[in-house]
This record gives sequence, C-alpha cells and structure tokens, in this order.
Amino acid sequence: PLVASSDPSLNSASLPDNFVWGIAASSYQIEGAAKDEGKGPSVWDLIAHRDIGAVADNSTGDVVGSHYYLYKQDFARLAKLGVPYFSPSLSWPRFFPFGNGPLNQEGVAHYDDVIASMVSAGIKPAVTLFHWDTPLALFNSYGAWSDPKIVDDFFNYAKFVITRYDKYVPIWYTFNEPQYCNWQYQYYPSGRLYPSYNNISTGLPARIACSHHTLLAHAKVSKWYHEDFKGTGRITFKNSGNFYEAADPLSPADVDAVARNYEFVLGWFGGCWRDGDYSPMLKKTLGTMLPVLSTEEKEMIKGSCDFFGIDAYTGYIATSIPGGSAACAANSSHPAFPECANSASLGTDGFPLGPAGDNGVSWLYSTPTGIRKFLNVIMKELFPTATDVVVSEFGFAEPFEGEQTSLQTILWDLRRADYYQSFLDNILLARTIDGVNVTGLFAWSIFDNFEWFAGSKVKFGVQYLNYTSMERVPKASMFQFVDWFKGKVGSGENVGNGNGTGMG
Ligand code: PNW
Repeated sequence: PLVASSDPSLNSASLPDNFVWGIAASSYQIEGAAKDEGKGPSVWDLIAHRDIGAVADNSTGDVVGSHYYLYKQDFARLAKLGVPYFSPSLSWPRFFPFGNGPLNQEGVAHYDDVIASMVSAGIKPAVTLFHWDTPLALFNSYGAWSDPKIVDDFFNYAKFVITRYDKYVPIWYTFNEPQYCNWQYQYYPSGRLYPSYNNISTGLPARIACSHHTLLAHAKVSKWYHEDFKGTGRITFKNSGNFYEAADPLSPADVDAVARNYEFVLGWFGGCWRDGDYSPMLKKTLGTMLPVLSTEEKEMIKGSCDFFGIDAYTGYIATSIPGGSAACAANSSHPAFPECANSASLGTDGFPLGPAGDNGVSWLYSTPTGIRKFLNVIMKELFPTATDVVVSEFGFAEPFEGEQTSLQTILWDLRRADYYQSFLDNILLARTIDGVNVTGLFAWSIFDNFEWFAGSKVKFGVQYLNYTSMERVPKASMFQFVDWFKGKVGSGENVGNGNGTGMG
C-alpha cells in the first residue's frame, strides 16, 4: 500500500471470508444512454437539461461513463482487481418508461445481460432499486413522491425486478438515502421549475410527504419480499448520515444538538429498528406537519430492514443555534436542516477540501476517527436492535479544480488514498476492538461520474474517467482500497474469476 496503516496491529487483523466489500455507483451517474433503447426520462434528465444553472457546469447524465455500453469492460476490470461486489442502481424508467404501465423490453434485455455478465465475471451484485432517477411521467401525472400513489407504482417496479433477478442478487437496497427527500431536491425537480410543487394533493409539505411515501414504499416491498416472495437475500435501504460530536461536551445544548441531528436524519427513517412509528422528538418538533402512521403501517415498517446500511462520508461538530427549532417550526413548507436539528457543522479532524463554490464539496472533510465512533453510536446507542451494519458508501473527492494539472496528478491521488487507508482502518477498529458488527463496506465510486448538482466538477472516482474517450484509469486510491483487503479477507484471486476477461 502507498499509505501505511495508522496502527500496525491492523496488518494482522482479519475479516471473515464472507465480509462484503466492493464499489458502489448509480444509474444516472454512470450509465449515460439517457435516451437510448426505450428509456423514459427521469426527473434528473429534466433538471440537467431544463433547470439552467442548477448543475454547476451544465453537464448532464446523457453520456458520462457510458457504462450502459461498457459494462462488460467495467466488470472485467473489477474482476481482475479482485473486487467481489459491485453495487449499482437500476433505472426505473428503463424498465417502465412511464413509471407504471408498459414494460420496456429493451431495458429488460439490457439489465438481463448486465446481471448475467456481472455474475459470470465472478462479481456479486448488491442492487439499489432507486437512486433518485424518478420517472418524470409520475411527476407530471401526480407529483411523484408527494403522492401516496407512488407507493404502489414503486412496489410494482420493485416486484418485477426482484422476481427476475433475486437468484443472482444477495443484497437489495430499496432506496438510496431517503434523507434526500428532506435535504435537497434529489427525488424530484427543483422548485425553480415547479414553484408550486409543495402540497399538491396530500396537503403535506412536499419534503415530508416524500419521506413518508419513501418509507412506506420500502416497507411494503420488504414485507412482500420476505412474507410472499420468500426471497433468499437481504433487503434494507441506504441511510445518509454522518458522525456528530458536541462542540462542548459539557454543554447540554450542544449535546442536545447532536441528538437532534441524529434524530432528524437517521431517526426519521429508523422505525425499522424501533416500534415502526415516528419518534417523539419528530412528533414534538413537527407537529401536524408529520403524517400519522396507522397501526398497520407501523407494523409494516417495524423490522423491515435486514441490516443497517449507512452512507457515511465525513464527520461534524454540532453546536446549538439559539432559536433554531423556532426557525424550523416557522418554516413549515421547507423544514430546512440544520435549523430543525438545531446545529451547525464543522470538520472534526483531517482536512477540508476547500471552499464551497469552488468545487461544491464543502461538506466533505476527511474524518477517519469519526467513522469508528459513528459506527459505535449507530449500533450501541441509536439502533441497538440492528443485527449488523454495512457502510454502504464512503468516499472522497479531490483534487480541487485548479489542481488538476495533469493526468499524473490525478492518478496519484494521495489524499484520497490516505482517506481510504484511514477510513478502512477505523472501520476495522470498530469491528475488532469495539465489537461493532460491521459486515461490509462499499467505496464510492467506480469512476469519476456525474456528481448531481456539481456535475463533472466534483470527482469521486477511484478510477479516472476521460469524459471524451470514455477511458478509465485506476487511481492510486483504487490500489490502496483493493490492497487493504489482501491478507485480511479472501483475497482477489479467489473472488473474481481473475482471468481479466469476465465476459462470460
Ligand atoms: C451520496 N453529505 O450522497 C450519494 O448517494 C451519491 O449519489 C453521491 O454521488 C455521493 O454521496 C457523493 O456526493 C451524499 O453531505 C451526499 O454528507 C452528501 C452527503 C452524504 C451523501
């Protein structure tokens, strides 16, 4: 490895052979082929094309890495490197161009071959059903996530995909980061395009309605998966959340700010591991803004997650903001965080990536010791009924725009390599020293891609992508990541087919 382990004792620490590790990605961010082979538009096609200025460099997901056409080469590369799992998302509007109704046979044939190719390359799929590319038709017909009708439309899409691929897929994620219903317009087009979007049919604030319907859709699919379909894999969703530490551990207000952050981010969707209901803190703060869950719905939500999935990139310091919860309550249609959580954020250790605006990743600090503490907090304090936790995404973006002077600088991504080394070490410490049952982890992401509102300005890839030639080149961090597992868990030679073709 390029970067030495922070603790030499970790070099001899081992992980079980069934430890789940791999690389994650999502359909709109890597596939391209946005208008090909019968795919219907998603809200992200609309945002990227029509909400001028929403995406920092006006780039789109039309082409990005063309993974839609180059998947076999991508799987061959992963197999050659010995990466045992790949965690992509599938595109709902490729299967159902209108979100419901007619099935697109070309899309089905495509994903049949994607899954078959992955499996024959020796790579196990951990599949996300929804990673923000809401079929546009559903938005236009009933407001998509704001409306309860989406629960059944998602359920039908999920049933189709799971029924077809379950025998190849050991891990299913229904949703990527339902928290993004609340934070930003990731699940539906921005208010600039649809200023009256809030309160379309239910009267609920759009963000809260979106969170509510996402939670119900997840629970409905999960219940069906186990009780009716009797699937052989595990199913859950990917949370988005980060570690918080009180600015002043002796200040009750700061300690409370930490608790509020966790509750508003993870607790909101935490009914799986609790009694299925929204928590007292949410009810108290949001009052009538929060929908009431029926007994039946609570029963469905409770226990609907087979493990705790957490996308954890960084860590923050929380300080209480005087009047924060009042500001939250006053802003009913737009309960913005961190006001509702009553906290502010600051990197805890490591290094920031530079100012916001420059590269759009002001939220990301390298906070390796935070992940160890965070995993402890999740499993011991917040959700002690969860059996195990998988870090379903972590990753790092660099360098700053201005620093990308040559391909050599890009490929020698030592800060990212350092992030990977120390993040992995701390995840292992949580497992071996603290006894937290961490059963897997996924790096974000397979190659530089379309980073949502930051477009192609922010690059998370462990492989460089040439956006013109489509060439991928592994960065130092890719080798850092893969090498870390050597000697700790069944190594590369045993997991992929290792012959580098992976073509089946
Ligand atoms: C994830 N945060 O989102 C998404 O799942 C990916 O699609 C995305 O490309 C990746 O992270 C990198 O941004 C997050 O502020 C974005 O802590 C921001 C945060 C967490 C997750």
